[in-house]
Amino acid sequence: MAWEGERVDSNVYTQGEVDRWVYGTCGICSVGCGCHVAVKDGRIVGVKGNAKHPTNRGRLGPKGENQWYANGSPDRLRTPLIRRGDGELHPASWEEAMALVVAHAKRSLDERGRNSVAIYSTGQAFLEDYYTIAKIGRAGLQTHLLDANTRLCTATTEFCLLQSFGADGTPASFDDVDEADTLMLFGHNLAETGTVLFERVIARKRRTGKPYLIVVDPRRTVTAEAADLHLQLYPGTNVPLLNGIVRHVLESGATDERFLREHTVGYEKMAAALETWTLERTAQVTGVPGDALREAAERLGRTGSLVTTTLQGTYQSADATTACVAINNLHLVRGLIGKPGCGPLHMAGQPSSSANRTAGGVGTYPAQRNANDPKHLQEMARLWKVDEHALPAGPEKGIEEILAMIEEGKIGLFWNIGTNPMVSLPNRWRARKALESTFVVVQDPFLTETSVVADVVLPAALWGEKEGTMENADRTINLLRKAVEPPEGVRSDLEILLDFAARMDFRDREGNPLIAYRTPEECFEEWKEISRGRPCDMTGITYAKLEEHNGLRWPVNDEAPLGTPRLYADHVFPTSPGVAQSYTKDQLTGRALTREEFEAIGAGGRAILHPTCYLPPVEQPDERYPMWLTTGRLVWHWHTRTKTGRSPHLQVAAPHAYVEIHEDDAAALGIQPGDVVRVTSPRGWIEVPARPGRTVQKGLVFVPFHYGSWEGHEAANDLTADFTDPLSKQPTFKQSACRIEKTGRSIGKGPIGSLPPGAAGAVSSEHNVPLPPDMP
Ligand SMILES: Nc1nc2c(c(=O)[nH]1)N[C@H]1C(S)=C(S)[C@@H](COP(=O)(O)OP(=O)(O)OC[C@H]3O[C@@H](n4cnc5c(=O)[nH]c(N)nc54)[C@H](O)[C@@H]3O)O[C@H]1N2
Ligand SMILES: Nc1nc2c(c(=O)[nH]1)N[C@H]1C(S)=C(S)[C@@H](COP(=O)(O)OP(=O)(O)OC[C@H]3O[C@@H](n4cnc5c(=O)[nH]c(N)nc54)[C@H](O)[C@@H]3O)O[C@H]1N2
Ligand code: SF4
Ligand SMILES: [Mo]
Repeated sequence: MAWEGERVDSNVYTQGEVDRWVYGTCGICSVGCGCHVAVKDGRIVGVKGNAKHPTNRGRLGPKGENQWYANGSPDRLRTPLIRRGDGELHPASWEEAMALVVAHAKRSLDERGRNSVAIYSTGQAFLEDYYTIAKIGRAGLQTHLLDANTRLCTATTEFCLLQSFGADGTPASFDDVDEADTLMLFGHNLAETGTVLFERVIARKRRTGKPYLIVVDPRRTVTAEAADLHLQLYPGTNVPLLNGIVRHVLESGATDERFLREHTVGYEKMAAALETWTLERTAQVTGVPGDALREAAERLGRTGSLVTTTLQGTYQSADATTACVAINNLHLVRGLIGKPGCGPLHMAGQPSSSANRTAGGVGTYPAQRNANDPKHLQEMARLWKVDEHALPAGPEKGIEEILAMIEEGKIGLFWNIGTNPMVSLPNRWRARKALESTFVVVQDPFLTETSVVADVVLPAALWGEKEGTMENADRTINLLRKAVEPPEGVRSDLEILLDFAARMDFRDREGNPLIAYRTPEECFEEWKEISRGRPCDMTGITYAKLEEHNGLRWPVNDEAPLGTPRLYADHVFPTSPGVAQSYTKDQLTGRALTREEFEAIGAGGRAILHPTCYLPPVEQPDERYPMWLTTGRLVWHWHTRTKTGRSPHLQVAAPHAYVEIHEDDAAALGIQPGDVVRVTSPRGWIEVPARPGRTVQKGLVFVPFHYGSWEGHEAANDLTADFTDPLSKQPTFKQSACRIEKTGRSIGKGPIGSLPPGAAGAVSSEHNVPLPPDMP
């Protein structure tokens, strides 16, 4: 274990004792820290870390500690809203609102047929919600248009795993992070985006000197500052970097020949694609100095154990899936998988985006079933007691494709659950125009930027107000108990979905209601049967057991009653036809392979090595837009700030957007700190203060994407391009072209935008919580 001793982080505001502590899990990020929620007089008044939870041992980060302020926010929605003839949203009863939603769903099915209703959900709800969305969507509405903000987030996780290993499920876990000699964070700013896991890594490093930390990031982030080796590559050059490294590993004879022979296929084609990637050429294309590159390649060829994490610097970059596949290749050629301290750990970002993939609420069918395998569909039909032909086969559509279908008038209802796409989608003005042209339901606890396109708004319960499970980034299923009742007039996502299913009167083949469960736990019990025998088998889980053991990693079944710390310990991969979740795609074009083509690969239980060819980013700096623009996160805020913006500490720590620019570039443009500059891309412009420094490299600027108000002119997604990766269909938020111009205005020399992340302690502890006016 990385940590010694106990430390319980907390942020509680109340006078006197709390009434009770309720078992829970942090609802913010994919680390999935265990916590207890403080309740007083029926309200949430704080949170503390769960000292027994293996993920965090009592620790919480700034967002985890401050998440509960949103629950008590006075501007919570308490009644549905309907857009009426005057063009405004007006309060309405649940009866009227749900009747309207149902009428539009029915009309869409009548007029446009199957695949005319889209549900765009989230990575922040419960597994039970996702499973219900899958069942309503596939067996009820007969639509394959189920997507989620996970498309912007962890779609690439899924597709790189399908390509290399045959099924979703990240091989290594946080336990392996504790054991690895070398940890490579690839496009992952862990210090700001997974604070507690970063603390866990650093605590071990201070104590033991391990792991050797490699960080691959074009910015010198706080994470990169902590690294033994920072590979500061040019934006969009992940694949060249990895190609150079893997080629060097092959050349230097550092491969595990026996592992390659017995447990992989595709070596020749993979190796052939690497031929030209000498370290010299790699250094030139990536901008990484030759000695740092050689150091990395030799270390990765030598290390006895290795965990590689990937996150948005890979997933939202050019060649997203190919870069992740190259990382899988690296682990496979060295046989560093399925052993303690080894394996790719393709991360998730949101607290339950993995659960959405597993339960089938997005993209593929539940429990890693293959939509192109008729046997898998037959099995689904049998389990759901529906006609096999009623189930739509796919292919799954990404949000950008769904937007295109809306533009073509093919979609009669777009149901948006737990996401704020009018801030988070790339090129958001195009998306706004599309959504304004169809009937949109928005299910959210708050009015958000997305409300402008809503025809109906359904007020949803928040974290702490409902029961269910989440799957974090390392396959751990965690339980969240209900701490308090939601505010009056507010319903949980599951209640809303069940009400919809009942009103639609979806029936199974025997004439019974399609959905018979009424509670989250009953839903989970049904889901367990769906997962039986699949890679994500959860038949050994009960809610009580999750609470007793503080989370369990799937598979959890008779063979592994306390879960599975890492996948593929037996080096058998789910690549046999009949088992595989996918017949895989062509690595270059993304074309789905047929079953015959897949069989011809002959994997049959072995992992697949794919060739990893480099395609430079679609959009690149030119004369009009001479700079690279990248976007991402600050430690203080969660996405579109609907929660963290309601926490006094976090909002104060980072109230506004800004643009980080290299000091040499700033000097060349005559820009002083605090000067308001206009950032223009081929799609739009924003005006924000400049923060010259050395975090970004020359020629690159960074804008945090958390700020999306329609009035503010500070939304990163007014600028970003909507190109997507051909395999995962994930947008390339990390590389667009832009230009920077002075506006002549300045906000002066005060702090700009955000406190430095090192100041986290200053706003995350108990003693300096200002008093919200009406706390019990
Ligand atoms: N504080 C905070 N934490 C969060 C979230 C949040 O909103 N706020 N959101 C959560 C979610 S949903 C997610 S998905 C994760 C995201 O977590 P991260 O992926 O760690 O965060 P990002 O800031 O999006 O991007 C990571 C890094 O990618 C780098 N990058 C840009 N271009 C390239 C490139 O070409 N190659 C490489 N190798 N790197 C590049 C950026 O410089 C950046 O430092 O965070 C989770 N945690
Ligand atoms: N430029 C740029 N854009 C990006 C990214 C980037 O790095 N750069 N990253 C992308 C990534 S990885 C992600 S994950 C997305 C995130 O983007 P979004 O998902 O759009 O952002 P959130 O603010 O998390 O939105 C969640 C919404 O759900 C609501 N909500 C909270 N809890 C509940 C609940 O229990 N039920 C319901 N029904 N609603 C709830 C919140 O109020 C909020 O409106 O942004 C993507 N967009
Ligand atoms: S690291 Fe993630 S899960 Fe843990 S407290 Fe912070 S936001 Fe919550
Ligand atoms: Mo994400």
